[in-house]
Amino acid sequence: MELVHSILNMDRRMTCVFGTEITRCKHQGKIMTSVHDVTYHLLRKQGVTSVFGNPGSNELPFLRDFPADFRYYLGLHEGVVVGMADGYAQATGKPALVNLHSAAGTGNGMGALANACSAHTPLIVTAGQQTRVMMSVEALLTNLDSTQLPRPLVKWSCEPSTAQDVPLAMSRALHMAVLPPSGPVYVSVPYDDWAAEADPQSWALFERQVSAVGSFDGPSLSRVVDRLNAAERPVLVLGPEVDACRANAHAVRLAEKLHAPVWVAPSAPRCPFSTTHPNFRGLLPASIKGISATLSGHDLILVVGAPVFRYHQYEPGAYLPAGAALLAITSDPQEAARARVGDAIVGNIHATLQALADTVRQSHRPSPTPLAQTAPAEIGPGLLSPETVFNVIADTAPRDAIYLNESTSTTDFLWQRLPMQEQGSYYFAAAGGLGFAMPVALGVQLAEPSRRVIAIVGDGSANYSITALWTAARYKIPVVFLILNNGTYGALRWFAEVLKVEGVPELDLPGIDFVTLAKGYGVQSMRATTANDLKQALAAALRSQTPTLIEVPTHAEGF
Ligand SMILES: Cc1ncc(C[n+]2csc(CCOP(=O)(O)OP(=O)(O)O)c2C)c(N)n1
Ligand SMILES: [Mg+2]
Repeated sequence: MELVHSILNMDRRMTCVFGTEITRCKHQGKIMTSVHDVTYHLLRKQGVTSVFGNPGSNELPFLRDFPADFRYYLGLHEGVVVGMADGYAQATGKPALVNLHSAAGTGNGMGALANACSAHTPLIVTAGQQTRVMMSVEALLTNLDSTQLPRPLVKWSCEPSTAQDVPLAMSRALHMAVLPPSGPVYVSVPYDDWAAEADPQSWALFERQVSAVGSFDGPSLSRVVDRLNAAERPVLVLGPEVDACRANAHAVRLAEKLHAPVWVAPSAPRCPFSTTHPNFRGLLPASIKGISATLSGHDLILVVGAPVFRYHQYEPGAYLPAGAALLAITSDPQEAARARVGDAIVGNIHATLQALADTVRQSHRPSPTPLAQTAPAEIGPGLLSPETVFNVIADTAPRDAIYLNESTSTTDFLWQRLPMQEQGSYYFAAAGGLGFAMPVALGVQLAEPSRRVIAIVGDGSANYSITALWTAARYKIPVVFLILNNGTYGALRWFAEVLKVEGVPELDLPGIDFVTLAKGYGVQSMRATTANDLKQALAAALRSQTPTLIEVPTHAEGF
């Protein structure tokens, strides 16, 4: 009687606080609220009502009676599912829910999970587990050692020990994903748990707010401000976290007060600073030697929202230019601790940048002069050059367009030629895992329906997540997919030269017809072979309410 009373109380609270009907059913004469319904209500209350998934039998009980106020986005491969959720979470700045099929589905999603992990994307990845009584005999579809499987790409993973712990595990996952440093988490749920009776006190989870604060105290702010004020030639290096926590305007104020040039941190997964701002210098190279050479002459390097540094190609050298000190601010203790040089502060990027921009003294040294305009690319006969493609995009796309970059050998041209002025204008695979741009573009476009998303993808990269085209068509997500088809893994040709490696087999990919592939998945498509064709096709695609793929045969850069 007491139990029934408290459940009724819970129901009353749920209904009056959230105004949403929770299913109650009678089981052996008792009124029962299921783990399933409590979990959906928790998700609803925490604002997570989009589910990105690809189901199997273990997941069907979770998807039963899918609530009308939730939306399910089906990806045909788990790389697409995780990528879509990654884009959605990055662009909204809120956690996204992924539902994968046991171990195999998790495995298929792990390449995309590597990117999400490096990007600090708050993802709650759930996977269906076998029913509890069959797990110990390792029945088909048992996720063996489920909590180990996604490590080290998740911050936390769990398989609740009882069905009644599922809502608590989901609540913990939601908070863990968002707490700094944010990142993916994993919950494996035996499928019989969803129908079990929930703990009547689960309602207490719905209201919980868990937050982190982390700005300077007075003395620590003064120490940093004094160093910045005393520097004669300071430089800012801004990373993805500045864009992720929407601190772009504070970064601009700080750069303008310091009259400091601004570089974007190497291997940039996001664009933290307007590329048309007079203080903008460009994308730092990704080698030890290259970074030192580029930053030489500065006496203080302030890195905000990036590791020190995200190197790629190995070119040994001094970690810092002669005479330079370095100070880094990050939300990630691991990033702070593992740097080889400089001091680091762990804190909230938005709050710390704001405090610095408010407090630092206005400099009277000369302001950096704007970069010279890049020369228009020459248009000769034959295949289009990547430079021409970027010039056409820059001329045609709206000012607030969002770019996904997975055209690996042309990244420098992109940064030189595409104006990216607004917050959230650029995404790139943070762990370098291909198969990123096409699905992430879908998630970003769902999150940003009033902006246009253009995914610039190489012919090699496009094949890793090509089934994203079906999802784009299915939900009419109007992404423009621009495939730069140079017939080769261009970046690997470049890397083979860097590594002085000869005789590598099979770096070319002749004979892929993306126009036909797109049609097969239900996406309108065309091939553009001249600058004029491309301009017309892109303008039409940007007017369309449905997705479009444009294949542009291009010449391979420098090979
Ligand atoms: C999942 C994954 N597999 C392989 C690679 C290695 N890789 C890096 S760049 C690249 C070539 C990409 O070619 P394409 O998309 O055609 O761009 P291009 O370099 O020609 O501009 C490959 C295979 C990777 N980064 N990620
Ligand atoms: Mg290529």
